[in-house]
Amino acid sequence: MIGVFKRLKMWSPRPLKKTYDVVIIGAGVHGLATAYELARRGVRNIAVLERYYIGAGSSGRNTAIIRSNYRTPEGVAFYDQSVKIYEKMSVDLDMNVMFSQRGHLTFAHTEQAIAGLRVRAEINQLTGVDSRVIYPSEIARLAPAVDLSSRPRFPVLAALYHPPGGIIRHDAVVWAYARAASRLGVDIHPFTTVTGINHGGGVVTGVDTSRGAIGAGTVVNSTAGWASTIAAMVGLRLPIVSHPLQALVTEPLKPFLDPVLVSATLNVYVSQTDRGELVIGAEIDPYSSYSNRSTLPFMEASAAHVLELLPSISSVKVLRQWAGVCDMTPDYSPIMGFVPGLKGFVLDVGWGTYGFKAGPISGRCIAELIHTGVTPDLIKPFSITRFASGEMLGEKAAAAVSH
Ligand code: PYC
Repeated sequence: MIGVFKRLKMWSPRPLKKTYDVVIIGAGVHGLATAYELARRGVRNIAVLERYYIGAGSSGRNTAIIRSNYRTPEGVAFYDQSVKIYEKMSVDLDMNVMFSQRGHLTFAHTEQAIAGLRVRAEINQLTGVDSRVIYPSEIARLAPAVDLSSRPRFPVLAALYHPPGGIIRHDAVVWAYARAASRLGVDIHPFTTVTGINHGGGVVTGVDTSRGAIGAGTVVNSTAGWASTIAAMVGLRLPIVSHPLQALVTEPLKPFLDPVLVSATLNVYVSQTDRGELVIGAEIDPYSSYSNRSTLPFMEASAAHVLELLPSISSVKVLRQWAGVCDMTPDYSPIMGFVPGLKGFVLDVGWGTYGFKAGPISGRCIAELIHTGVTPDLIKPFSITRFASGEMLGEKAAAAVSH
């Protein structure tokens, strides 16, 4: 029997080649999904470069909420396709990614907010996405722990109920894509920092890295938090401001909270993981920074806000808190596609607080764009050219806990 239990590697370390057809910067869910989808299309000679370990950036720092109840028709259609890929991912990638579609509730505490949620519900329904406005009797049935009395300063009046929404095991998603891509021959190189991008005459020719220069026909910027610094390497100034986003997790409790709860008015959201912990977060910090440090004011404010919704958790202990960096665009929508005047450079950036949920469909569309040279209809509205043409997407009302 000796040897039977040989340790199976999730992905294979391979030597760094001198040239690749496609170099993807960033081994998070976006970069790995793009590599996997390219390899599925038969593209070979792909490298994914990562400054730290696989999934070290925003893919390992997000709060793993999956949903498609956005505000713009373009956003709803796009995120809906991602939810559909997530629904089949455990089977397709042969790894349990623990996608738990437990429903998602966005609360309204004012009449004006109810009107806003109604608009979202209608846009969702017109795009075939399951969302509707519900009122306290139904909220009580779905989430009995929520305080629906008139005690809170901002009582809950209604909610946008999005049954397909839920949570997932984010590191399993990253590992599943890394393993699947590696099995299809993709080279994944952690601890390989891109220090420059070689280009001239409007054409990208490769990258400089901490391990030497690499030639490449196509270079993809799939970074989150560092999108602007990578784009600056080709002289491109992105309409992005980077902000910290913080979250915390409590000790595990017996399961008592099914849906994900979000309140823009209270600047808080909360979900209960399959391990029983409560994951609690808020909107981006209101200053720009590349800091990954978490703060006491965030914990104090979030604790106070979540107790407005769930007063019964007042003695629950916080285990840890963390922060990530979010690349925010002016319209709270991402930037995907080619860059006019710069052949071979592809953007998959500006993922703000919504990147993890979009990884699978973004990877699929970016792979199609690289393979065919044609921008898929689904991502045409997210082109960088919209900032010049003024065709902004205005997704702020539905992004994380924004309002
Ligand atoms: O888009 O659901 C979301 C979200 C929650 C926290 C950050 N983003």
